[in-house]
Parts: sequence; structure tokens; C-alpha cells
Amino acid sequence: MSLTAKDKAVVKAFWSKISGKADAIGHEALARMLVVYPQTKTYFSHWPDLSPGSEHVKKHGKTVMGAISGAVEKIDDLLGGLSALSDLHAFNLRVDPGNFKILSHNILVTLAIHFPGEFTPEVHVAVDKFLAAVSSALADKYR
Ligand code: HNI
Repeated sequence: MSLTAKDKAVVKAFWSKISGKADAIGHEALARMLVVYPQTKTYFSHWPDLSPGSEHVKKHGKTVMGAISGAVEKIDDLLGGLSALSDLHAFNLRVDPGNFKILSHNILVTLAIHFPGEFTPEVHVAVDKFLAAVSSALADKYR
């Protein structure tokens, strides 16, 4: 299910509206993932505090959203653009790729809550497809 030119335009337009809140969205999405899907905590056991609002969760939420905003810019070449990050998650971090879907879901929920007016059905479909494409690019090195 690849992104159409229309999907890409919709994602870019939506992202330009939310980018000012990207850090907060990233923090909330990551915090939600850790609370609602506690099995994801195993990857972050080296952090002293995994609760919402903690320093590491805030900082990492910002990092993850920064990478996703970067992916919006590289939307025409997600495989190339996310290749180094895929290597890192596959070989160093050894994150089970099923978790990408879980984080994507939490990002989608957080966006819908914070931007009820902008989160139209059209935006929902395009952003869902985009996050699935990002996840698939991140999982590309798992073989
Ligand atoms: Ni992920 C580190 C981006 C999903 C576990 N991750 C990063 C970094 C980026 C990043 C950027 C920092 C890299 C660096 O230091 O060079 N991660 C992303 C993106 C997604 C994602 C864009 C999906 C949309 N990561 C996940 C998931 C998990 C995950 C689903 C586990 C559940 N990531 C990690 C861990 C680290 C990490 C663990 C290292 C964190 C640390 O502080 O040690």
C-alpha cells in the first residue's frame, strides 16, 4: 500500500500544522506506548524512570518525532532516508519490528487528540499509511 502523490501532499500539509508541537506529541506518544503496552519497556530498562513526564521519555519522544519529521522531508525515499536508522534498530537495538506498529498507533492517537479539527478522515488515512511506510522502511534491514 504505497503512498500516492495525494497522500504525500496531505501528510506534508498536516505536518506543517503540527510541527510546532512535535516535541510534546513525541513525548505523549512514547509515554502512552510505555503505559499501555508495558512489554515495550524492556527496550528502555537502562533508563531510571519510564513514567510519563520523566526526563528520558521527554527527550526520546523529541528524538523520535525529529526522525519522523525528517522522514516527512524524505517521503519520496523512505528506504534510503531511514536506512541507517533501520540498521541501528535491527542490529544494535534489536527492536522487534512489531513494536513499530505499536508506536505508530500511539502517534496516531496522540495526533487525533491534539488536532481534532485537522485530523480529518483524509488526514487519518494518509498519516496512517505514512507511518506504516516509515515502519516498513525501519524494518527493511531485518533479514
Ligand atoms: Ni527508536 C533510538 C527513531 C521506534 C527503541 N529511535 C532511536 C533514535 C531514533 C529513533 C532517531 C536515536 C538514534 C541515535 O541515537 O542515533 N524509533 C525511531 C523511530 C521509530 C522508532 C522513527 C518509529 C516510528 N524505537 C522504536 C520502537 C522501539 C524503539 C518501537 C521499541 C519499542 N529506539 C529504541 C531504543 C533506542 C532508540 C531502545 C535507544 C534509546 C536510548 O536512549 O538508549
